[in-house]
Amino acid sequence: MTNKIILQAASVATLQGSGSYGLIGNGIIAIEGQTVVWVGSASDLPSQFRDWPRRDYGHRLVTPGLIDAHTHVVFAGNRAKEFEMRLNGATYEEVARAGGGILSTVTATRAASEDALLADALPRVDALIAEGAVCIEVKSGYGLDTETELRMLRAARRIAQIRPIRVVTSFLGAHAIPPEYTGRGDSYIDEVCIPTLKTAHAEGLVDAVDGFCEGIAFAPNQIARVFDAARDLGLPVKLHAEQLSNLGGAKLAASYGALSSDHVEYLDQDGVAAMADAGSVAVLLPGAFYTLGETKVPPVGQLRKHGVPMALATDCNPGSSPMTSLLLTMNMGCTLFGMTPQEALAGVTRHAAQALGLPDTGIIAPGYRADLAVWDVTDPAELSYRIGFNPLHQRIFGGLE
Ligand code: DI6
Ligand code: FE
Repeated sequence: MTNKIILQAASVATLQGSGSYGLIGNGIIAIEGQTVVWVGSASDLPSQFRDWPRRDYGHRLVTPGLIDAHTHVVFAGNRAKEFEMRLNGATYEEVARAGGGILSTVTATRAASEDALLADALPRVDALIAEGAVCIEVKSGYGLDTETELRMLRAARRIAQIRPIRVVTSFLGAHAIPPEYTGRGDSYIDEVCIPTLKTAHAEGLVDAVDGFCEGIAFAPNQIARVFDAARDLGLPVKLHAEQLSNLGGAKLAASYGALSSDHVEYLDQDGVAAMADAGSVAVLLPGAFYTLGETKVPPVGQLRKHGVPMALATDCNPGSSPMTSLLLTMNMGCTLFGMTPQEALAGVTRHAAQALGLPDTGIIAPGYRADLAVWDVTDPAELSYRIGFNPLHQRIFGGLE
């Protein structure tokens, strides 16, 4: 027999409908098995649900469970030493000569077993779960050879087997040029990146294809070749675009119907319009903006004006965003980027689900998964307002046991 239960709370933020919390006072959520079957005000509860077992959450607020739509949580080692060197005045070259930078993570990741990668990722995943995360995206991209890229993706898949969380993977072979291909980015794309994508896809390890389009990474024409391969395999694409400069990456991604373009600090009007036409989500990553000491903020006003949905994510990675808090991400989205607390909450629920192409989570509505977070707050703005405080009371993943 499927489990039936009624949850009751002072307020439920359904996130139904864009631009609003979808707040319901004295709210009821009816759950059957893993699915929400009814949500509304207690006074409107249909008679068929009235004798279901009930759990009363009192004064609390229920929201959709949180979704982190952009992470690199699978990697080995960390870059604290490099962080310290830089703050002691070391130059970029000195850091690089001491083995720092993204390639130091590649070296550590290549040397790590699948079990070790999983074990290293779990504390980061647990930190996200502790704040109500029910779904995370996880990228490859620190292997940059076939074997290690596959190992990263297998470790990512295993997270969902040993933790109650949904994992969506992205193949990020086009993240950086590995040392053995220095100066030969085109050869890396043809000889390693695309063949590895095909192998990983055949193993069922890839949900979407990502790339890093930037002067220090890959040019638009190289990304286009990877996206052509993704299209041939029937895989959706997304892109790290316009983070440090404007190469027209978001427009390119939009021409492939991208799920999202991420970072987008340097996005221009043309890019915003292209994203709006394609229905791409802008995934904003204030943790990287903060860590790198950037000053150019993403064009939030333009995105709003053109109706481009904005998601917020941690970008959890060892270099530019060693952050494992979606609540802090929400706060930063507001304080650093000028988003409203409503936009911040939509950014880690409704719009994050859209950025991952997930049609069954991210809002509280009949037919959606019962992925919920119960908070010890009365006003949803508190979730963005506080810094370093976790008011999570309970996380509900696919219904109650
Ligand atoms: N953008 C970033 O900021 C990171 N990757 C990316 O595509 C940097 C990753 C790292 O430094 O390890
Ligand atoms: Fe990233």
